[in-house]
Amino acid sequence: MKLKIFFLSIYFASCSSLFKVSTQPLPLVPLPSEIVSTGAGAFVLTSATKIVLRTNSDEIRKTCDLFLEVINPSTGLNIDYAATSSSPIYVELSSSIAHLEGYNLKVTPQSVTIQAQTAAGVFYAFQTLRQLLPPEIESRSVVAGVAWRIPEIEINDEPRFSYRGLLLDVARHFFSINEIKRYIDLMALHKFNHLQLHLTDDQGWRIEIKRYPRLHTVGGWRRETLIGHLDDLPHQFDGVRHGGYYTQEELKDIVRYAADRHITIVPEINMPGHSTAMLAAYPEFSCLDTTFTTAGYWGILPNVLCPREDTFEFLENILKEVMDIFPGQLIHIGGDECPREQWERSEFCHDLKRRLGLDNFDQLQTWFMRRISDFLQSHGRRAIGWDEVIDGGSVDGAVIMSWRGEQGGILAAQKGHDVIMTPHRFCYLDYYQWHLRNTEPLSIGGFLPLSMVYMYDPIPAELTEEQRKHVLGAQGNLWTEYINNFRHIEYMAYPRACAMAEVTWSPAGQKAYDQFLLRMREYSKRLDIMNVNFARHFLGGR
Ligand code: TNX
Repeated sequence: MKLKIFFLSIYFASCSSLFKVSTQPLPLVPLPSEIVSTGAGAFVLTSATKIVLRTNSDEIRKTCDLFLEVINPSTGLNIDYAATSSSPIYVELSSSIAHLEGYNLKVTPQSVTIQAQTAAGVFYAFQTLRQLLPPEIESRSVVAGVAWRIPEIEINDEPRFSYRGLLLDVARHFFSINEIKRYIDLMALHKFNHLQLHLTDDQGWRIEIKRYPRLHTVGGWRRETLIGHLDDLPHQFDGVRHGGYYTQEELKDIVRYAADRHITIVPEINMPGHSTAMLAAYPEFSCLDTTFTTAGYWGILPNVLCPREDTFEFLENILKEVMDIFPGQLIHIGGDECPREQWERSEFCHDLKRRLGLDNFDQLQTWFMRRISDFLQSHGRRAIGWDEVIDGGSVDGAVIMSWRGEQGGILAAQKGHDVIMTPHRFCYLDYYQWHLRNTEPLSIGGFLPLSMVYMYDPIPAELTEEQRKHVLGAQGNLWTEYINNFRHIEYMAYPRACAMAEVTWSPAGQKAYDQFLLRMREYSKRLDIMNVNFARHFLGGR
């Protein structure tokens, strides 16, 4: 009993002194892995404050520049660099920080010290520092009368997972380069490090491929778009041409912009299904002797690529250009929802299946994905596929993205694949987030409240210690069938992306939804000043 009281009192002492300053919890999202100590003092930004670099790495300097771009417009203090300062923010590389993305941040009334092993660690320390400053720091113009205090604190932080992702579907609806940058900015603040760009689907092809220009000139556009829900009959269309694409230069700019913020872009070229836009441009790669039009409605369309040699040559030429634009290791090759009818009606496919000694078309799809995955591997890259790709066997070396549930990821990890968890019940940011559907903007369906995202644990209980190591992380997916403007993107993504950030960054043992909500209440002032159109249900009332 005595021991129990002892531990309880330590627990309460740590809650009150470490996690809170006065009675307010620190509005940090995602929660850092360890708050070592706090004090009553504060470091105050003044015109004497300078960044003192204790390294000459250009990458670190760039990372510091980005921090200055946040704090100078609002404070008007014109803080920059100096060799010494009476009010220093020290930035140093240190091999004593164990984790590649980890950092130590120490704030005393006299100085701020950031230590990390890499520029990514420094970047994350700055995001924390930013969140420790008053929310007005996010203003894009000078705010008078604010004391730019950073509370005295020491934080030791590192991520739980190496893959912390969000997906943005730019195929169903086109979003501008500036909107993608805004999505990246918000991701960076929450320490995400991968953005999957869903660049191709039945309804649009968004990436310029120089060798096959019809992909974007034809596949980049659709004649009209469905009004209302797919289930509402009869279908009505808006009669408005919709589309757009990104040039290779624009995409390279996005890659650089994201890289500066320590985010890797994972491009997705979906195959062999979800390929109507591709086939509208080049119908010769289907199994049918017909033409196609870029779809203006949603769902699982029957159109698929035919697994002929010329199709593989076409895909490989596309992927070569994709690899030139996107230097990251991971290339997503889709593989979801590939109906079999057109293959079943094709003599060529039956013959191919026989020649390969395959039992069924699931195996044919796996064979298809394996060929593309091998091609990417021979170029030093790694394929990611949606979990269907292993329905007919393994795809050696590929990462499996588990979306239909957790089972695909469990099976994949058991077979020795690396996996990224994104089960739709916990990770689909296009689902309704509030139970009163008729007060919400039209959505695809489903129900994913903030609490459910927060509660999700990417490590399935079924896995052994060894298999767990295959879980690289998790991702929140924002599909845009029913989202055609960026304010709506923000509404669906936030605050649920904040919960996803915490799922992927913070230690599982420190999860507490009520504490998260308390932090979010305070933290939402920052989102407001950033003019993020977040859903306000968690604040109580709308
Ligand atoms: C399933 S997730 C899809 C997408 C849709 C999404 C809508 C996945 C691999 N395929 O094509 O946009 O559901 O929630």
